[in-house]
Amino acid sequence: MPHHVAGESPIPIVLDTDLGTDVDDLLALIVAATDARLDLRAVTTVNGDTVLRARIARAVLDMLGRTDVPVGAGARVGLSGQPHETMPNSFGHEGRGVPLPPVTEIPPATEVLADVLGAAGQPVTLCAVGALTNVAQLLMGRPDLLDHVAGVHLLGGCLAPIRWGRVLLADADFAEYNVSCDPLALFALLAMPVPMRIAPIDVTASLRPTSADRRAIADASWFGRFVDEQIAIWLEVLQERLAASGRRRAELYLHDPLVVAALADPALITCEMLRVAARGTAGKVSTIISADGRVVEAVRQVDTDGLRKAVVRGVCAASLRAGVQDSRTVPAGAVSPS
Ligand SMILES: [Ca+2]
Repeated sequence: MPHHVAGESPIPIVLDTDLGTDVDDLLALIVAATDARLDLRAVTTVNGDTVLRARIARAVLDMLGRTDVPVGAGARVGLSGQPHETMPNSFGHEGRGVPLPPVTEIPPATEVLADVLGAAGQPVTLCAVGALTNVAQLLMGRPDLLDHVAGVHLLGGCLAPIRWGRVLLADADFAEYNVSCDPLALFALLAMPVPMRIAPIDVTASLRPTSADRRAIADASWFGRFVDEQIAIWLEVLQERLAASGRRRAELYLHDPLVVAALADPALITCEMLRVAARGTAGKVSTIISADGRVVEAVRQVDTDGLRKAVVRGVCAASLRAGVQDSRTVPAGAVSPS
C-alpha cells in the first residue's frame, strides 16, 4: 500500500464515483482534487446517468481550476447488463444547483482509466466510491494493467453489526449499497490478484460532521456556500425518503471522503488484514469474514475528528483554489439566490 511520507511525491489516484446522488462523493472529490499528498489523475463515473455525473465532476473540477483532470463516463448498469431491481441508481436531484457544462462528447470511463494506468510511471490507486462496475470491467478486459494498479480502495461492504451508540441499526450481513449495486463486479474483484482496501459501512456509519463543520464549510467563500447548498439539497431529498418510510432524521455521513483522506493520511485509520468473502444473490449481497475468503486490508477504526478536519480543510483549500480561478464573479448557478 502506498503510504505518503513528507517529501515523497504525491500518490497517483483516480476517483471512480457515483457523484451527484449522496453528497459525500462531492466531499471525496474535493479532498482528492486539493490534497497536495494526492495526485488526482482522472475522475470516472458509475451507475445510472453517468454522463450527468461526469458533467457534475467536470463542473466541480473546473471550479477548482483542475481542468487538467480528465473525466470519463462509465457503466450505467452493473455487469449483469440489467438495472438493479432493488438499488435505485438515481434519486432525481442529481445536478440540481450545479453549474453544468454543456453536453459534449465524454470518453468512456474504461478508456480514461486504461490511458491513465498505461501512461503512469508508477502504480495508481483506484479509489472506488460507487458501484464497482467500472473497475471490474477495466481489469477484466485489461488484465495486463493489473501491475499498474497499486490497489483498489473501496467504500463498501459491511463486516460487523452497524450500531449507533447502543442502538443496533443493522446486522453484519447488511447489504451495503455500493457492493449490492453490482454483486458480479464485487465477486470479480475479490477474485483478482490486486491489493484491496475496504472501508465498510459498519465503520463509516458513525462518521458525521458537526454543526460547526457545516458552518466552516458554508463560510468558505462562494465555493463553500456551493458545497453547503449541495449538502442541504441531499439532506432534503434523503429526508423525504426517510419520512416516507417513517425512519430517522436524514444525516450527513463522511463515507466516501474517508477512502481518499485515508490515502493522503494513513494515520486516520486503523486496518486489519482479514479474509473476506461475498455471499448472496443479486438482491442482497453481504461481505463476510470467512476462512475461505481472500485477504483484504479492512478499515476497522477511524480517527473521526481527524477525518472531519480533513474534509473541512479540503473545502477551505478548494475555496482558495476556486477564489484564484474566479475572484470576481460567482459562476451562474453555483449558488442559488438567497
Ligand atoms: Ca458514492
